[in-house]
Amino acid sequence: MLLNIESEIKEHKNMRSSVLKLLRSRAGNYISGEEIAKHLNVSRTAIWKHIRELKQTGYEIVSHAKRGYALMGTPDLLLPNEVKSVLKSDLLGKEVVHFFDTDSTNNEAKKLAADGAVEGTIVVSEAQNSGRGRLSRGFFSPASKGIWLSVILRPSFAPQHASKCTLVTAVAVTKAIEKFTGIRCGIKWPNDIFYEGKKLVGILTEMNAEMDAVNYIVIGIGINVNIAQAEFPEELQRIATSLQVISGNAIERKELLSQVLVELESAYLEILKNGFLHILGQAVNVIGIDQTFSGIAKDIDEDGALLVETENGVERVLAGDVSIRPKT
Ligand code: BT5
Repeated sequence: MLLNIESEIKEHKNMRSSVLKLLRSRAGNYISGEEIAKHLNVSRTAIWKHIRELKQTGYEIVSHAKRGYALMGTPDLLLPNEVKSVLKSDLLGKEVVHFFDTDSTNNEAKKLAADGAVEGTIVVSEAQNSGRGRLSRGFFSPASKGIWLSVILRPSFAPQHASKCTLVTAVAVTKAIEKFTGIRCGIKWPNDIFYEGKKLVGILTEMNAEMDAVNYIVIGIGINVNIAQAEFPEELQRIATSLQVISGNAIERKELLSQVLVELESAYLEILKNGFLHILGQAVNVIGIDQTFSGIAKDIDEDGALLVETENGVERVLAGDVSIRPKT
């Protein structure tokens, strides 16, 4: 019985996606109810119901008695249909799970992964009411103002490499932000992206593994996108910023998300093929409190220090005391 209801809901959602796809293919122009109904082999009344639901979700659809329906605008929400309409990656975003509000996308992703979700499944939520940082610190995640994202991976590499995914992700997100907005950020080892001393992105990698095999890794990424400075709570005023604050413009979240997935996917595939060294083998500028130097990021040791090869030998870069700026 439950299965029947679930498959009916799925079918209903698929049909709604198909209606939306047809409307999108004629964006701004009319398509008749009859034509949609014929295409999808359902009644015009069924189409009308789907259109009504789409409007309720925030799609701007105009109806004309004779000409039919036209899609005039889409909501600023990271709905699966919206994300998929701009997706450029193959593996990441294969499945998109969307919430309007949840405690934490990492918690949702871990539940889905434990239930067998496929690699590449992503979880996004408009808001998180208990967004998490490391060591049970909180992460401020207001509705539709950021990208609160978790990615499920099932890598073949050994569990001890998992923590390196945080830096790899930081490099990928930094690249995506620069490509999409032109903004050049720095990485604060090991898991933050900063702009002029203020935090823009936080990353939280979590893993479930056996002794020698990873069951799944969840990479949580929080990007402050369209948060005005005054909207940050008091305690974050001096330490946090957003892309909108930096650039002065509102940023299209779904397009940035799509770029993040492209960069992360290409880094991940590279790791699976050639290991971490290639990805780590990037030129970096290390900007410390009392010293600044350039070198090649070589590896991460057991203590979690980044090993940077410089002209004067290998320097150990410890968490907290440096920013890294990948050379582009
Ligand atoms: C992090 O921890 O920065 C990791 C944040 C990961 C968030 C993502 S969102 C999607 C996924 N789902 C989750 O539940 N989490 C992940 P940490 O380095 O421990 O930094 C936490 C500290 O950053 C807090 O104690 C605040 O000082 C500061 N902070 C909180 N919210 C912030 C925000 N929106 N922007 C900048 N800084 C913030």
